[in-house]
Parts: sequence; structure tokens; C-alpha cells
Amino acid sequence: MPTEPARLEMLSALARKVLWLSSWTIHHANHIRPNVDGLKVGGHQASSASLVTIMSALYFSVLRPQDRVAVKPHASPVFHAIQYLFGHQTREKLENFRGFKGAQSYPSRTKDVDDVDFSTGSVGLGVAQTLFSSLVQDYVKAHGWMKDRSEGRMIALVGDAEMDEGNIFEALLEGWKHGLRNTWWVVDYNRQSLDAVVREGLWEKFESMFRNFGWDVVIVKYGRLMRAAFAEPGGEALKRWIDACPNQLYAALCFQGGAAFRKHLRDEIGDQGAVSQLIEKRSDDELLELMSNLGGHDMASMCEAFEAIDHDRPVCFIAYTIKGVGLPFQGHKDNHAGLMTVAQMEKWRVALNIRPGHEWDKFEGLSQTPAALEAFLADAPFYREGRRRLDAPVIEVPERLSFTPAPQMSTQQGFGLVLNELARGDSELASRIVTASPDVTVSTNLGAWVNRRGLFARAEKADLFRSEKIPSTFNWDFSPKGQHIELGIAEMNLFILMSALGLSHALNGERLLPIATLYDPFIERGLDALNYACYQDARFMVAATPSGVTLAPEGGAHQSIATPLIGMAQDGLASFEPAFVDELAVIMGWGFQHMQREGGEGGSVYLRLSTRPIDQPQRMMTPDLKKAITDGAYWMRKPGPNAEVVIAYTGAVAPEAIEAIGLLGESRRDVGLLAITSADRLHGGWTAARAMRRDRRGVQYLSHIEKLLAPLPRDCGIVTVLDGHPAALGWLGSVRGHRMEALGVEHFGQTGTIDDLYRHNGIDANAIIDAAESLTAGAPVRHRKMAV
Ligand SMILES: Cc1ncc(C[n+]2csc(CCOP(=O)(O)OP(=O)(O)O)c2C)c(N)n1
Ligand SMILES: [Mg+2]
Repeated sequence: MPTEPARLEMLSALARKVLWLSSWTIHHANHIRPNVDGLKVGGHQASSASLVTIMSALYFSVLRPQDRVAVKPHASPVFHAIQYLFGHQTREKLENFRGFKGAQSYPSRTKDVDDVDFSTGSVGLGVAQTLFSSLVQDYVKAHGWMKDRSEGRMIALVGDAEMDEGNIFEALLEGWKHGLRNTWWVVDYNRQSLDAVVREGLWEKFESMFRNFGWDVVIVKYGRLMRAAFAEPGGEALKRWIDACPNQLYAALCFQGGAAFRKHLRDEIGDQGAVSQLIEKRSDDELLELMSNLGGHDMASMCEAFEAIDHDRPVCFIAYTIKGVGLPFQGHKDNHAGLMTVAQMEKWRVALNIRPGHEWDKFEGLSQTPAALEAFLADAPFYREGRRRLDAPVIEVPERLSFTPAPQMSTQQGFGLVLNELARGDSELASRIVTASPDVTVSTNLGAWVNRRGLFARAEKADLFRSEKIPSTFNWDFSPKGQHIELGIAEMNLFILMSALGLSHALNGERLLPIATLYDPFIERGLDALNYACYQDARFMVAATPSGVTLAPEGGAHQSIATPLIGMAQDGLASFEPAFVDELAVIMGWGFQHMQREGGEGGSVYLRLSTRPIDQPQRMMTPDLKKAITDGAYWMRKPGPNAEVVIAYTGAVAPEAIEAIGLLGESRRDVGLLAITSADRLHGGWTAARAMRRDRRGVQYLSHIEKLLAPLPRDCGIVTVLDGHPAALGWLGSVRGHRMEALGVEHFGQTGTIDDLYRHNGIDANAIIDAAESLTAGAPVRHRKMAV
């Protein structure tokens, strides 16, 4: 049903207001707010303008409360202006756009106050997030948790140059495999990127690609004025000219205006009677209005396109637009950072009937009455049900996660065992866990969990090997009740899926506890997506294994060095590298709670695990030990009062550290062994304690690591060792001013046995002893064996 004229009129008026308010926001930040550092706020005005009509159509009319939207980063001022009209954004924050605690440059779930569904900023990621959020909605529905909620459409407003990002294509493929539904991508086809004009004919490539993946493609090229003109005598010739006009020329003519269009049309179409008349009967202004009436700027065409969708298949709308439309630099190829001058803004203000001093007034200059506009906004379906951000109760985590112990185990094995125990039980926790892996399910030890809990698909699909009775260790049955989502190899998809699953409590009102497994080095492949997921406060657990050079013969190229530093530096991610499985079980239990803590208190969890089987300690897990493990460290062997040296180790090198301690004990006094389960938590605790002491003078708060190191004599040396970059523990000496040597791995790529590689990289027992000797006086220490 076409939107009725009165409604269109209202929507167009609001869109005009949105264009003004978003432009004024940027103008204010550049010309009115005192700007001490002289930096201009570019990159928004032109980019925002092209989406004004489309976003106004969506937010003021088409969207339903259950829909979720990812807005192209540079359309942030448009989003904030729309929210301002709805009363969800404050003038104060708009006046402080891009300032400290002001409205954010790119829509931010965590930093903005105005109901952002998905953060954007790093182009491509928000787009893919909508796709995965739709799969998550299907997951929630298939598990019977949708209750009476309707299915929402996951909508991305996409820049055409944003489509260059490879992760979008990776997501498309994955979406197709999972029978994607309820996803709309609206491509702002302004044929401009940041630097340049987009290649000719790109829309044809998009069209065939999307259709290939089963999407509906809707091309919204011509606005109503254009369509009416095409119906006039000579209109066909005009349409042919428009269709044949190269992107760059069309953009340039939009910038130059009606007279330039007229000249080109005359020169290129020539005198052809009807079409010449069609052109000549319009003034320059009218001609420009006609030629810039592309589909994406025409309220009726956009509403029509959106409202015509009567199915749940994914849809790609390709909406033709002009970058900077309606602004003096529309179409100019340099307009990305373009800003209107004070004089241009002033002229426009007058044209819009906005009185000086009333620039922020919501309805200033519009011909409709404020009451009518208010009523229209209050009636917008999107906010009819009030608050759109949902929540879900905390899922209880058992006091202790159990596993079947063995004298020798690797942490990777332990991870599989803990999950297997959970899978065997019937806890609420286990029912809310969703696992996913990029084609490394079995090789990261998720097999037992998947065998018990099954793979997820909307439709049942039996494991043919099983039904054919061919022996196989793994049961690969798919069903709507399955709890493992099998992904292709693309790690970007893994982390964007984590981002979507990890926001389910806020988006679907149903909490999921997602766990991703992958090989540790490939964290780097998905790093921007991981960072993005953390930035929007999605909650998940990553088990990365194998890691380091400890994976030894498996492949030099797969050895990870930087990941301990990534784990420390990544905001919103608590990182752990336990050596023993009892530690891992404690950390996982803590992790499931951490994933559910509110706001800044909680976050996601990264477990850097190993395939190296090592002797497991036989010990009681006391509450103190538990706490120390999750705080990041404990004394495996307490140093005596006259300690000359202590060894601090992390992860799989525990046997080397233990061996070195034994040999050192023969000639060095009171040596201690510090087990570090989380360099990240230790360092974070230390930073927080310093900040607390600085902010509240007199408070004698000590962090965990300060307390642990406090008893060490001043001249005691510290040797740190891990299978990763030495800098991860290299800060330990500065906690209390101890001399130290940091051992770790700085080069990768060599295969060999663990012994070969530990020796080669200087993280074996001998290297630890050498380092301890260099920090202490005394007789030479007996080495493990002579280096060969
Ligand atoms: C991953 C990433 N790389 C680079 C950028 C910088 N950047 C911001 S917008 C943009 C291009 C914008 O082109 P398009 O998507 O067509 O949007 P438009 O400005 O035309 O609306 C670039 C390169 C970014 N935000 N994210
Ligand atoms: Mg563009």
C-alpha cells in the first residue's frame, strides 16, 4: 500500500529537519564550540546527507520495535538528529558532538545514550553484524525462547565503498549456508568513497552477487520526479542519457548545478524535439531538482521499496544517492571532509526560515504545527513499545566446574573435559552455552561437547555416516535444538558471530553464553572483529589453542608470539593462560560469571591454551587459591625470607620453570616459583591500584601483584618466562623495583620438538638457570643437561 500523501509530506518535512540538524551539529562543532586544538570535524557532512531520506523513512515510518539497525559510521549525525527529534538525544550532547562525553562520531552502543543497536566505525563490521544477529535470532527462536516476541529485521545502512571490505563477503557466504532470513542491507549507492568516485557498473556486480546468494535485490534508482519526467514525451531519451552517464560526470554535474546539466544534455542528446522541450521547459533550479531526484532521496520511492517487501528472505536495496545532496558541495569528489562555510550556512538558515538563536529548535521553520509533528513522532511504530534495549536474568554458575582428572593433561584437553561434563549434566548454564568454531571444532577439543549437544540448524539434518552405520568418533547431527554453530574457516565471521551471540540478552532479551574456539595465531586474522565485539560490550569466551611455539611440529607458521600482548591490551577482554587444568576449570567458572556482570564490571574472556600434556598437581582447590588464580597469580612455591631469585612463569612452560627451581635450589637460597595465570588481570589490577592511590590520597590499597612481591628482599632477582613475547611479563620488575630478566619468544617459524624449540628460543630450563645466574652471585648452578 503506498504511503498516503499527507504522511509523505510529514516524513519529508522531518527529513529536511534531520538534514538541517545533522549539518548544524557538525557546523556547531567546527564554528561555534570553542575549539582549542583547531581541529576540524570533517568526514561527516557530505556522507551523512546521502542517507537522510532513507534513514528518515526507516526511523519515522518503516521500522518496528523489534528491528535492529547498524548505521554507516559517517551517518552518525543523522542518527543523532533523528534521536534528538524523538527525544532520546540531548541538545547538550549534540552541541558537544565528537567532544568529551558528547554524541559520538560513530554510533556507539556503549558510549552514546540514544539507543544505538550496533556500534559501527570500522567499516564492514556493522554490516556483517546484522547478518549474524539474524542467525542468532533464529537460534533463540528455534530454542523456544522468543515467547511472544515478533521476529525483527536486522538492517544495515551500508556505504557503497564499505562493500569493498572482505568480511562482508565472508559473511554473505556464511549467511547463505545457514539459510539467512530477516536481513536488509541498504546500500547508499552514492558512488563515492573517501578519496574517490566508485568504479562504473558496480551495482551490476552487487546485484548478481546478492542474487547468487539467494537475496532479493531491489534497485531504487529513480525518484518520483524522474519517473514522472520519463513518462513525458522525450522522457525515454532522458532516461537513456541518465543511465549512460558515467558516475564521475553525474557527480560533477550535480556539483555544478542545473546549467551544467543543461549544457551536457544539449550537447549529448542534441536537438530531438520532445526531449529538448522536456529539458527547456524547466528552469536551471528545476532541472537540478529533477536530476538530483535519485531514488535514495525520494521519500515516496524509499517508503514504497521498503513497504513492498512481503517475505523474510534477505534483501539488498541498492539506493542511488548523491553524496552531500542538498549541500553546496553535493557530488564534489573532494567532499568527504567538506564543511559548509559560515556564510553558506547562514544563507541556508534563512532559506529554511530558521530564526537566529533557534537553530536547535526541533520544529523551527517547518510549516506543520509542532503539535502535529509531535503527535506524528509519538506515533512512530519504532518507539511504540518504549524501551528497545532488553535485558535477561543472570544464569547461575555452579560453585565448581568438574572434569575427569588424569595425571598428565594439556589445557586444551582440560577445556574439552570441562565442557563434556557440562554437556552431560542438565544445568541451566549448559543449556545457554553456544559454541562455534571456524572449521576447527574437533581439533580444538570441542568434539565431546558437540557429540552430546549437537549442531544447530533450523532444519533437522542427520549425520549420513551415522545413519549409514559407518563408524565415526563424531556425531554430526544438525537440529534446531543443537548448541554448536559450525562455521567456515573465516575467523572474522567467528568473532562477529560472537559479537552477535554475546549481545543476545540486550537484543533478544535471552542470555546466551557463547564460546569460540580457534587456533591461537588466527586471533590476529579476526582481530578487528574481536576488537569490535569488545567495543560494543558483547560477552563471550574465546578458547585459543594451540598456541605459541609449544605446538612445535605442527607448523612453524602457526606459532603465535603476539597474542599474550593482544590479550593484555585488548579492552573488555580478560585474558588467561593457565598451566594446569584445575586452574582452567576455576577460570572458566569465573569467566561465565564475568560474562554476565553488568557494565564495566564484566567483559569477555580469552583463554590461551596449549596441546602440551604436563604433569598435573594433586591439590585441594581452596577459596584463597581460587581467588588468586582469577586475580592472576599465586606462589607455587613461596620464596623464603632471604630469597635471591624467583621464577615467574606462565602457561605451558611450567615444567621448565619447576625443573629450573629444583636445580637452582641446590645453590641459591629460598628461591620462589610464581605461577602467573593472567598477566592481564595482574597488570590491570596494578594499574587500577595506582589510579586509586592517586585519586584518593591516603588510601593504602595494594594490588594483588604488589602483595605477592612485597615480601621479596630488595635485591632479589626475578626471571620471567612464557611461550610468547617476553614483554607480557617484562613489567614485573617495576612493580617493586626488582632487577629482572624476561624470557620469551621473539622469532617464530621453526618446526621441531618442544625441547628443540624451547632451547632454540631460550625458554628451557637451562635458559632460566642462565638468567637466574646472571641476576645472582654464587656458585655456578648445575644445568639440566649440557647444551648441544
Ligand atoms: C576498516 C576501515 N577502514 C577505513 C576507514 C576510513 N573510512 C571511513 S569512511 C570511508 C569510505 C567511505 O565510503 P562509503 O562507504 O562509500 O561512504 P560514503 O562516505 O560515501 O557515504 C573510509 C575509507 C574506516 N572507517 N574503517
Ligand atoms: Mg559512498
